[in-house]
Amino acid sequence: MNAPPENDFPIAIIGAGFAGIGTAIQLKKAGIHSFTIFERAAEVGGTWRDNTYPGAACDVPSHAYSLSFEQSPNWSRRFAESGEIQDYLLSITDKWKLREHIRFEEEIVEARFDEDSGSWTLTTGKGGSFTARVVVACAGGLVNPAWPDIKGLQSFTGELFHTARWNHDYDLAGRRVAVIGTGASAVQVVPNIAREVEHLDVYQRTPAWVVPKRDKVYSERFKRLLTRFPILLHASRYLKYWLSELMGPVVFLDNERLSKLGEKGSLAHLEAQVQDPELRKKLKPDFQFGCKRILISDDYWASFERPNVELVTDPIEEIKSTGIQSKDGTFRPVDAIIVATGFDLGLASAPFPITGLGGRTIDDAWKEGAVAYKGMSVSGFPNWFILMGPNTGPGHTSVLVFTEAQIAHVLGAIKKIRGKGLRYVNVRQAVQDRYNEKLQDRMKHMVWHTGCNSWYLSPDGSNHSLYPGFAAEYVLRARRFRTRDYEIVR
Ligand code: N01
Repeated sequence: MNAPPENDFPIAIIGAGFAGIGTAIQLKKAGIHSFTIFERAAEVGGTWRDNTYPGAACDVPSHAYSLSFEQSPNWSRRFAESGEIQDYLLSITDKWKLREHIRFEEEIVEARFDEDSGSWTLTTGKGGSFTARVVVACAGGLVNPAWPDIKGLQSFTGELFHTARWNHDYDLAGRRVAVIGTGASAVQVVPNIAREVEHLDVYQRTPAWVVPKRDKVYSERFKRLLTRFPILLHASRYLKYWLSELMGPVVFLDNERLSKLGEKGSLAHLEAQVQDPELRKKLKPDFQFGCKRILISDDYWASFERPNVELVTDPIEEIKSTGIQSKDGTFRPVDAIIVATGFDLGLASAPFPITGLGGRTIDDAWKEGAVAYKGMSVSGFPNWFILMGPNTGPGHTSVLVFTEAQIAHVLGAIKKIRGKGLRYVNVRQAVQDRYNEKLQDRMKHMVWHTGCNSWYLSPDGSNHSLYPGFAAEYVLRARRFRTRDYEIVR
């Protein structure tokens, strides 16, 4: 059967962050232009549009944290800051003329599959609807800010904001400020605002393992060299990637000897950064290395040696109109509270009602937790592919390695459905179940289940967020669309 005319094969991409933009570029490269990107915000960028707090940067080197098919020799430093990553995304969006495909400020609020036509009807928040033969969901997981459930939070009359919604109109200089949380966001914010505020209280519930960052500025000469000899840029990318894979088992395996290696390095860093033994004791984690996300910073721990920074380890009792009261009865007045308490993981439930074959909703399919075949396809939800879906997050390397394999898989599926004139492809339930049984079996050997509390785990203790293994292994399994794994309906 011949491929249908392009306009008869509309594709919807939900979200214009790294995954959505990468998918769109690869579609264009494959000569497929019949796609529309729905973006609920007014600009592309996702994480890098939203996280603009002082010090926001990626903790994966930029030569690896960028698309392999759109590499840039111009990164200013090893770990680019958020603004530079956002500029990169804007530049590739414009280079590939993606704006004409994007419907900004249009949020998808419902999706329903029609078996007869093999198409999805997407409803937007503005009340419009769009019919797509294939949907690529690129909405991301760490998107919606999580607010802590602390008594009296709303009664605070000073300035209050979340790291992912930074208030740039509020000048912190000379203010008394509190930061709640000590995760990946806080570790970047704290040293960067400590220099300008009058006083900073950092409320730590659980200390984190921190390792040196070893950031560096790239010289103009180095960038010119990468421009002239792109092979060097590829080499830098692969070197960084393979180094992270090599270190992977230290970060993700539940193996005391390997964990001790990581802990030793981190403790040496703590000793070098903090002289006060009492302070060191408070900052030292009591859980296995890698159980929570490992943080990288050259100045976070050292911030606590500053006379204007206090580490508060006593739990918060209550927030009052002018400050924070801890359980030991101490009240610390502040002008501003910055909440660095992370995100509501998008995988906890579907982002909006999604109804597949036989009227079954994805919430129903996921009532025991989010599962998908290779993180992308859910049985009963044909022609729907998720990027950065269940169990596709890495604890040790660039998430984009996973994303690119997923894009290749989706492209394979689209070519098959379109090229063979199929109505739909639906991953076989048995294939999906077998994949996830094996995955959860391996999960038992991972460090994430050794007793710490983290966003990696669902409230019932199961893990539907991270991939239990090497990225290379996932790529080899996931990048090809294997027809035999899917039920094919013509
Ligand atoms: O959030 P988190 P994040 N009272 O969930 C604490 C990515 N990211 O925004 O550990 C007091 O890690 C909570 O305490 P505890 C990256 O994948 C990447 O920092 O639960 N404290 C914890 O300390 C990362 O993993 C980059 O005991 C409360 C903190 O808030 C993910 O985003 C940069 C509390 C939340 O830490 C999330 O990082 C930034 C409460 N009620 C983010 N509730 C880079 O690439 C929570 N906490 C560098």
